Amino acid sequence: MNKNSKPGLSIVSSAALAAAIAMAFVAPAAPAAERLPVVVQELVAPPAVPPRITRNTPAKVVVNLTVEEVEREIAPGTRYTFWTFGGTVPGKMIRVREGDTVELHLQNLAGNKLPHNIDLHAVTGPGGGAAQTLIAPGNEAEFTFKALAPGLYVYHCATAPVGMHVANGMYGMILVEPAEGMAPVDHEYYVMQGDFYTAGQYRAGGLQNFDMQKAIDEKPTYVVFNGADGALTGANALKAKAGESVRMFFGVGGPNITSSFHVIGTIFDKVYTEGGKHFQENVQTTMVPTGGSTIVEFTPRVPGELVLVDHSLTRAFNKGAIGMISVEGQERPEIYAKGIKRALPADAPMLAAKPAPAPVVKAAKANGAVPTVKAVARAPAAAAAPAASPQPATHLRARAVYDANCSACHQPDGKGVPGVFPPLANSDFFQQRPYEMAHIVLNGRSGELVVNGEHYNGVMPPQDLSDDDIAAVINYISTDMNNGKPVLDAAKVREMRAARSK
Ligand code: HEC
Ligand SMILES: [Cu+2]
Repeated sequence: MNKNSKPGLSIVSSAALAAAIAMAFVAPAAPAAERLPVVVQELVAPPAVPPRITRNTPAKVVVNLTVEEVEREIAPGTRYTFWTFGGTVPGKMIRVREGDTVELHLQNLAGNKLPHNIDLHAVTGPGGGAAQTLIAPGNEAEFTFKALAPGLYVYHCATAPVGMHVANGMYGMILVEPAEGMAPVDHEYYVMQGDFYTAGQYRAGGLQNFDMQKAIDEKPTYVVFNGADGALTGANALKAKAGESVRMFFGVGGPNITSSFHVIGTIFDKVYTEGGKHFQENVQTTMVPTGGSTIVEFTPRVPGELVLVDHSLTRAFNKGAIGMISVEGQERPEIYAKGIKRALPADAPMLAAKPAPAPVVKAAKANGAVPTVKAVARAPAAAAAPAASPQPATHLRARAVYDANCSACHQPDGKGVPGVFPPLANSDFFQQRPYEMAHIVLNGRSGELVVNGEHYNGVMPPQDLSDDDIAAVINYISTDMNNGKPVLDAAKVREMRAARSK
């Protein structure tokens, strides 16, 4: 962008004026700040946090924060242009002590396209620094404030349209430690939830544009932790050992969606509600508003995976709001026992047979897209199958995968619903290229489609199934519903999946 045509110029100059006026008032305090020891804030990428403060006197903390507009993955194979503080979502965490003077340097890097600024909720004064820091690309703003009150505070960009800047990832947190300090713990983590609005559907692939109308309607495509679907799962999972204490600084950037923050498999020993001074004990789920925070502390006791979620669960299972903490350690059956499963005796009471449930056609049609059901079917235990069953276990498993994942739309008998869900049984479309149907299960499908002469124009969401299960269900549809042969194996599905993520 041409530096001489700064879009925010008129606001910048009024900000400069406001800053000049403000300076006249704070002038007497300035010499005291000069004498403070100077500490340069260490900035680290989330989920890491800057080290605990061990000072017991105030300092002047210099924070050098950059604004960076960067393109990266929002989900595997799907890219998005994020606007960031420090190159990460959430922005780099700032950690100061109650009574510190913070000298913030905000650089809007040359090469960015837009003006940006920062409003810190830890600031006492109009706009939280927004006017003082509004700058066009290629400029730096400096703004000084005193951290009066301890707490965990959100900061965010406040440049119009503010909802859009925040929706693109412009938020982070500043922790103001109490003067008496914080108790040491074994692990500290920094996690923020945010909602994203892309033109394409969830995990659509490619480079996705921001969709302002979806944002206004508060209908996010993604609700994620730390800026991406999968930012805290798999190899990125957080880590702890059983018996170690964990403190999590959790905030919600929004712009719109509050969080019912929960960690499956643990109870929070302490929750500093809304990031303030007092804590509640023994909490399962804590509500975190947009532009708000909480500090939770807990101690995993047994090994396994703990799962971070927004307990508004379709956000977790269908929009990405899921994270993991891998816990290592000794089993402790007195706290958490392994279960025992057995078949009911043959003379146990039986549920009377019922007609198949009515299809969910109406709701499905109204919404266009129907959320993925992430149920992973398990093969029924051998004991549960009738003793005389001629069907091998793989066949039973394939059927279970179909019943759990496909039958709700395509119907238990595979006949579909005319005009809404195409048939899989005796489908000419399926029979023409049976093995390519695995693509549809992997990636979903939408748009015009003709099956057996009937027109369809619906949305099939991608199915989150393993390679084995996809191969099994396609072979099942081929053999049991179309008089065909098995058409592919898990290795082939793996290949198709790999080709997709290129
Ligand atoms: C939420 C509803 C829904 C679920 C669940 C669903 N589908 Fe579909 N499926 C659709 C819709 C709608 C279409 C048509 C899409 C279009 O119009 O482009 C479709 C199309 C298809 C097609 C191609 C058309 C045909 O009839 O041959 C196949 C194959 C298919 N689905 C297989 C599956 C399998 C296998 C599963 C389970 C693993 C599954 N679907 C789960 C809704 C669903
Ligand atoms: Cu901005």
